[in-house]
Amino acid sequence: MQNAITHFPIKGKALDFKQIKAGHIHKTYLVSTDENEVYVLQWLNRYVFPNIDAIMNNMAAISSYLRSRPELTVPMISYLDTVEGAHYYDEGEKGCWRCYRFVDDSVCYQQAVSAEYFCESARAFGRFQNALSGFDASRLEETIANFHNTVDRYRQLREAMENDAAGRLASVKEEIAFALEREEKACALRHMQEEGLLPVRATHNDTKINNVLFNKYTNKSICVIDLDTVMPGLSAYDFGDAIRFGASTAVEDEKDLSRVKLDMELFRAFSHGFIEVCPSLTEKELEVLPLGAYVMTIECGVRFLADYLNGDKYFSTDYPAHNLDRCHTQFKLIREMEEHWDEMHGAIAAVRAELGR
Ligand code: GN1
Ligand code: MG
Repeated sequence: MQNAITHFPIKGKALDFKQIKAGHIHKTYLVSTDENEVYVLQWLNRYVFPNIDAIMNNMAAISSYLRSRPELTVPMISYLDTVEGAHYYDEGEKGCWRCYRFVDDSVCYQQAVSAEYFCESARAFGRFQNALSGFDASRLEETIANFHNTVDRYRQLREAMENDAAGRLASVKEEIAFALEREEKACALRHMQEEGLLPVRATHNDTKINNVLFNKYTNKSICVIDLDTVMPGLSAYDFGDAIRFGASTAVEDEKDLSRVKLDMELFRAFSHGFIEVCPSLTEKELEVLPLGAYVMTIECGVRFLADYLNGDKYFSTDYPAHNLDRCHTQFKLIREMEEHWDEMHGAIAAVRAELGR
């Protein structure tokens, strides 16, 4: 990173690098300089994103669309071009890097601090999606093929079972049975998409609360970040992934599963914020929001399980059973959703009544 930062036109000399341990894919560092400037420097994972140009092109297309419609007031991070004039610094075998100036007074949260914060994150993701409702999603490249295609995620799970590359298959029979029993429901959204029942939009696809920057003084959202997976998708993915991560009462790798619950107050708060700012949602889209939460959660559990079988090639892990622990929290949340299924629909109906939608 000492070398990488010299390729960006920063103010001053880089003094200190502090790693932010939050994402599972890239490596992110806060870099402070001797002129009191702070930058965010990010190492991009090419195993996960083989086509970095596609990411940067998607981002450029979206930001130029949003800039051309200033009334939408949805700000975005701008990355610095390198001193060589490229959108990122390519270090060949060692990977590649991008950099932006740290947004003043911004902070991001690893968990919903309160229902109000969670509702505010919903407004941020909802506004982003709503602002892009006039953008032709087919202009975007798929930065990861079949990213939220659960049919394909189950195919990948079966492939991982067949290969059993890490010799772990025998130890996860129960988890596999759990996933396979729910395959039909897990694939329901995908089938509706194929039947043309749901509009394909430009969606964010990774709507964890830690992908929203908040102003630390006003507690309002500034913008959404981590736009690497912005591509054609369903609104239910964005709603659902946010619930999966943020409406859980525990962290994603909690070992004590009795602490992992679906917090219905957080569910309601997020639904309120999202629906409020997203008038573009159709009746059918509103109807399938709870299913979106279910599908994103089982899909994520299946992805963690497949990666565990593959020997932890995709998600970064801190210990051997890390992916399995993550899989367990997702499956526990699925049980919670099954129990609260009617309540989830009731909450959406109540929010719609409140908002007159
Ligand atoms: C990854 O990189 P990060 O932590 O924002 C993953 C998401 C998963 C999430 C699970 C590109 O997101 O799809 O839902 O981990 N991103 C990619 O926490 O695979
Ligand atoms: Mg992220």
